[in-house]
This record gives sequence, C-alpha cells and structure tokens, in this order.
Amino acid sequence: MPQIISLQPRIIDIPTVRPHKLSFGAIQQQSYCIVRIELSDGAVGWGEAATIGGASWNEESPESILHAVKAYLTPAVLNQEAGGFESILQRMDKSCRGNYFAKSAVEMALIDAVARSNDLPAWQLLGGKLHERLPLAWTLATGDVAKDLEEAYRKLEERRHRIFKIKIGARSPQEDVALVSAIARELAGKARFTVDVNQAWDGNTARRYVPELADAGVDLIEQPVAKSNIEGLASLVDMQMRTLIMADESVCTPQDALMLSKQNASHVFSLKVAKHGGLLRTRKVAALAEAADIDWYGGTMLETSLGSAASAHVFSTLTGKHHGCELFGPQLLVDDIVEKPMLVKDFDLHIPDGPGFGVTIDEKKLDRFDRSKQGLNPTHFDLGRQYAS
Ligand code: MUC
Ligand code: MG
Repeated sequence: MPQIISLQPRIIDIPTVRPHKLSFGAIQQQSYCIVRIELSDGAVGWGEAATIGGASWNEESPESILHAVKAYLTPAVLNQEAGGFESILQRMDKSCRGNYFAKSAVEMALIDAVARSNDLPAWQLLGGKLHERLPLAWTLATGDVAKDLEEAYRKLEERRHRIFKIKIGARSPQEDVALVSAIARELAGKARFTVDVNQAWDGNTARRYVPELADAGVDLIEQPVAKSNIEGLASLVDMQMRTLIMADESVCTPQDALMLSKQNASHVFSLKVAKHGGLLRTRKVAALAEAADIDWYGGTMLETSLGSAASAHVFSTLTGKHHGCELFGPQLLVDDIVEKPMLVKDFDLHIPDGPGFGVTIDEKKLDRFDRSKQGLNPTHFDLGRQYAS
C-alpha cells in the first residue's frame, strides 16, 4: 500500500462573475485552500476547502485552513499508509481539534489520490454510485428583482436550472419577503424555490415571516435563525407549514445531526463536505439523517469544479430522500481550475466518473490565481458579458 510522501497547500482567489449578496455581506471573489497530495507510487490527488467571505460564514478562513494544514495536519499524515482513511482522520483529530474545513481538504486529496492509484472513480471507494445525475439549483443573489429574474430566465432557457435559491437576510424581512414573492409570482409553474436566510432572523421574526415565504410558494427555508437557535428551528417545524425547514450552519458534526433530530428541528439537512470534515463524515451525517427520517440536500460552499466534483461523488452514493443539489460554484467564477467542468444538461448535474473525482486540474490556472503569486502575473477578466444587463 503506498504512503503519503508530500502535501502542498496553497491559497487561490478567483473573482466571481457578479457580486454575490448574502445576509452577512457581498462577495466579489471566492478563496480556496487547494491541497496536492503525492503518494509513494506516484499517484497525485487534489483537495479543496472553500470559504465564503473570509471567516464570515463560519470560524474557518482560507488563512486558518492553510495554517492548520501546514502546521498540524501535514505532520500528522506524512508517511502514513494512504488507504487508511479512518486512521488518518483519527490522527488529524488528535493533532488538531475542529478545523473541519482544513481536514476535509486533506481527506479529499487523499481519496482522490488513492482512487487514482487504483484507477477507480472516487465514488467506488465511498459506497458506489446510486445517482447518475442530480437536479441542480442556482442561487439568485444580486439583491435586485429585475436582475435576479433576468438571470433566472437565462438559466431556464439554457436548461441548466429550474430550482432557484434566493439569498435574503441583509435587508428588512418585509423587503425580503416582497423580493421573494415578486420572483416566485413571476416564475410560478416554471421553477421551484428555496430561500436561504443565513442565520439572519431571530425566532420571533422567523415565526412571523416564514409562513409568508411559504405562502409565496417557497419549498425549502434554509437556516432562518442562528446556528445555535435549535428551539427556533424546532418551533418552525412544529408550525406544520407546506414549506420544509432546512438546517445548514446548525448541522456540522454527527452530534449536531443527532441533536437536531432528537429535537425535531429540521425536515432537511444541507450536507456540505467542508463543514462535516470530509467525504466520509458527510456519509455519517447523511446516515443519521436517514435514520431520523430527515431528507438531504447537496449543499455547496461555492467550490470550484474540484470541490464540486468531490461533493458530487459523495452525494451520488447517498440513500434517503433528497432535494437535489446546488453544486453550481464553478458557474459563479470567472474561471475554473480544471480542464473540463462537469456536465450540466436538462437541469441536472451529471456525476463524473473517475479516475479520482473525474476532473483534471489545470496547474497553469492554479498559478494564475495563486495568492502568493499575485501581482507577478497580471490578469485581465472580461466581465462585460456577465454584467451586460
Ligand atoms: C450557504 O449558506 O448555503 C451556498 C450557495 C450560496 O449562494 O451560498 C452558499 C452558502
Ligand atoms: Mg446556507
């Protein structure tokens, strides 16, 4: 069995095609910690952890991830047998508490490398592919009804997306409900809707306005209240509306999943490889969801095609009821880091086959966006097309 002989992390920053507005601010670029792992048999694997708005989405940031990988995780995994995934996860836990995003980047690279070393698709190591394709949502987050609608119509015409997630929480609840209602009214019968409040409301605000979002035709309401407000989530589930309540920031570890299920605080979990600490741990959270009669949704941290393909591989293996996925990250970026992105056709994301995650890294692109080389290679992005409106 080959051993891990090197680990190289780096930060890359990629501009987005348009500002992406969330409850806590607007982002104009996405930052990633990319990890390259090499095995003693020559196989190379790649992993990635994406954050949204530095350390705004949760406690980890690109810089903290880079530091954790360099200072603690690399010494914990170097020279270990590459196929010993669980033992490597235990070693990482022993040397470094928490830091789930950092661990997920390392584990992702490791699984890619081992799958490539055996010339297998990664899904083969994760239980086998159950879904060939998954419905793919797009996020509307310009904050402007006309721009959101123009974008939605374009996505519908291109037959890429007919599920739209609307980001709210930055403005007053009344303004947000008006925006969502206007979009849902215009697209009624053509699309389905999710709303992500990214923790912006307190329990009373949520109990007042979530029913209005339900009446507007929203199917899924994601994280309306703070991560720790489990009673708030449970009170919304208890209201028995036609809309389903989805936990995102609240559900990271298997223990979170257990607690949410015990308190009947979610109908759906948004699964994300980074916040669960890797592909294997995503499967553990999914198993708890299924046992508790909670559905799953394939979430994103706006990964490039690398992290999105890795997520697609693990989502493709999951049992239980699902609501599709939102692995649209690559489409929000001015450029990607792989040679060929995953296929999106007839509103579905097609799960790539291997080897590894089935995408080939373009190292020139990594260099182009490498933070440590910024200024050395001046880059020009033509955003004219995307900003044409
Ligand atoms: C989140 O909280 O779900 C996913 C899509 C998007 O627009 O933001 C993210 C993060
Ligand atoms: Mg969310």
